[in-house]
Amino acid sequence: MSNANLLRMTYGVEPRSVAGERVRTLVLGLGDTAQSVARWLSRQGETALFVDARPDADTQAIHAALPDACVMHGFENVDISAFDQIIASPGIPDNTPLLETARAAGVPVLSDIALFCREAVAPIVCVTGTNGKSTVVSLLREMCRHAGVDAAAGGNLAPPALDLPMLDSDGVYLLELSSFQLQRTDNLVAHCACMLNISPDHLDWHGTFAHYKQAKERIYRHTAYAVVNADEALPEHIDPDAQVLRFTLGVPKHALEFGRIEHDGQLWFAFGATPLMPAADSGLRGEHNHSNVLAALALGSSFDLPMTAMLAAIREFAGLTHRHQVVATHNEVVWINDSKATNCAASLASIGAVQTPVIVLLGGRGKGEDIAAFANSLPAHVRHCVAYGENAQTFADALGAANIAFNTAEHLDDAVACAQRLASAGDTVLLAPAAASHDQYANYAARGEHFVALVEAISS
Ligand code: UMA
Ligand code: ADP
Repeated sequence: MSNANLLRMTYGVEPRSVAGERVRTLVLGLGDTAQSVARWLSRQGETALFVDARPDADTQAIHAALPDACVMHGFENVDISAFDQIIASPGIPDNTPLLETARAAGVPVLSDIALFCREAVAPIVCVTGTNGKSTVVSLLREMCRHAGVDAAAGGNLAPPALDLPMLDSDGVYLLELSSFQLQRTDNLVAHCACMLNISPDHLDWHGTFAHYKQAKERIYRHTAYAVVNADEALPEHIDPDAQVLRFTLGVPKHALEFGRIEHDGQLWFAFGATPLMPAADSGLRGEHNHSNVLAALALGSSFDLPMTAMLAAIREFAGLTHRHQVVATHNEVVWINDSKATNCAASLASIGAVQTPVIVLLGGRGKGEDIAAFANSLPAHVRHCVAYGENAQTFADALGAANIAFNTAEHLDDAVACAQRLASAGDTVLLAPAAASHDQYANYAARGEHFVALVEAISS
């Protein structure tokens, strides 16, 4: 069927008008974002053309959400002049020729978040950063639960923003936002925004670190409160009217800064000079997670969550699966799944949180990061590495040059078997791959589940 006929079919049904005009929408992708857009369009009484570049992408979920949707495969068959707006799934890079044509023709390219922001009534608290987003948003959700505040969390952390329930102004949206989503969102007006940290990631999508960083910093464009990490360079662009709240792993230098202080012979989380609770009582392990806790405290205080509720949540929240998750201890070897450590900074943070000699499983699909610099940064307690997957050789070259003992393996099964042979009592084996999972798995969760199954088979 020709593109023209598909369009006729799509727009043969009269969509509800927006501001008196029919909006002709093209949605790119058929994944989670596109499915949430389909449900949203269905609620609006509108429809769209959905297109995926992958010839085998599944169309059923879109039709289930929006029966009169028109779905096709192949971007090259799309006539951009037939559309008023494009909703692009986040994974589709900006340099995709179809998007370049659209921009040249003046057709707006939007994210699902831009649609969400048009309608959200409740205040938006939003979090981005290279690492820790899901942990912070989930902890913040727990803080809200303890405080009895009606909170809905989603975005890059499932569910997609457009699937969140409608909240009135007493509630609060907790959005995890990726650089991809921020890049295509111009209308975000936040109550509070935070970029947790920034280090190279997603360079395959952004091209340069500068572009990635600019996209992330867009989170601060319009916000009443800006939570900033005082341990990193100050973001270049923050809403000039924003009230700035800081967090640091060091001693707070300002009254409005969360940090850590010595108190009663222990390290405590603190607000200014006021000790709040011993850091060791947090359910989360590792320095990087202390940073996450402090960010969540700053975010929560921006909308007056009671301190008692926030501290109760910090004590209780033990983290999400696939994030530094202790799977088993077998023959005095601890096995940890951090499949979500998909970039070098996350992997280094994860390794840093281990107190024993550690064997690290590395590899998968590279994202354009400097693996030589990563290998040179590995701390002394890394006893051995096992590199596997698509970029195993890149890791092998870098580890060899850095004089770090390593083996290579094709698949995770072989890597786990190799680590089992190498490990002695008192060691930790850590999956913190510093790479995406998509060479061998659907996503990081599938990789983590496979690792857990392999470890359980060893330890049962
Ligand atoms: N596709 C194309 N052309 C492309 C790329 C993708 O046609 O060049 C198609 C694929 O064939 C597929 C669809 O687009 O059918 C998938 O779109 P997508 O990759 O944007 O993924 P979604 O399923 O829509 O999921 C996205 C986020 N994925 C990415 O940003 C890559 C999910 O975050 C997010 O949970 C979901 O929207 C809901 O908001 C995942 C992620 O990896 C967890 N995010 C990155 C990260 O956390 O590091 C940013
Ligand atoms: P994101 O949603 O940004 O991917 P997650 O909270 O899911 O972040 O954590 C993913 C992984 O990133 C963790 O398992 C850990 O290895 C690492 N990580 C978490 N928080 C931080 C942090 N603040 N700094 C560096 N690395 C972190």
